[in-house]
Amino acid sequence: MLAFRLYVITGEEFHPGRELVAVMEEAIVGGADIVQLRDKNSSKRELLRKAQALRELTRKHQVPFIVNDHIDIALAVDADGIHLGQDDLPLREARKLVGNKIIGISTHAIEEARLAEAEGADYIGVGPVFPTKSKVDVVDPVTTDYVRQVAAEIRIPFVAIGGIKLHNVDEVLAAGASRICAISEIVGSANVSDTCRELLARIENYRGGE
Ligand code: TZP
Ligand code: MG
Repeated sequence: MLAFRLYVITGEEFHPGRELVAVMEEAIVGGADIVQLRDKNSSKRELLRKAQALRELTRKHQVPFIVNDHIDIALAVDADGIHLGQDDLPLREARKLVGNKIIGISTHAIEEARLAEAEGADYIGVGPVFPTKSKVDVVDPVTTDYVRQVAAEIRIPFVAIGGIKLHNVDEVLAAGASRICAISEIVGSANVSDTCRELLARIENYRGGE
């Protein structure tokens, strides 16, 4: 079973002037235990370089490395997995390409969650729970109601995402999430490690370290 609590996704627009690998290393040092490269702007070559650098970093710290959208890049750098949205390559086809690597699927409604589980996703994303500026063309917030629904019904790991901050993370945990993902709150913070430590402490406190 995939074991993680605090999932950090890259968002370079939130740390201008600070280097990608340095910021992600601070997140890992603070306790982020899975890392995703998400980059909608770079060229393929640039993306490959970032993926190689993050692969090296995540190997050093022994945390899983996931690539968003780009199966070819994930395979090229031997990432641990890929993350796909509802408009990306369908899970069944992706599975043929990546074999037993981790496949995560973004979901916004219980039907999508059920399908992802039935088709063999390793985890699902559940969100955006709250409004977020980190994703363009984002769907309306699914609210903590959807988190509650997934917690009650879905048996594979799920991670709540979207607008999650220190000030609202407890609501998400109260709705049944035990894994949290954030971009801006983590990588945009003045002290990335401390923010991760604090988020992780909330997760662990809430669940009594289960
Ligand atoms: N998918 C759903 S919401 C989101 C993604 C990639 C963005 C989350 O970013 P933030 O800054 O934590 O709201
Ligand atoms: Mg995608």
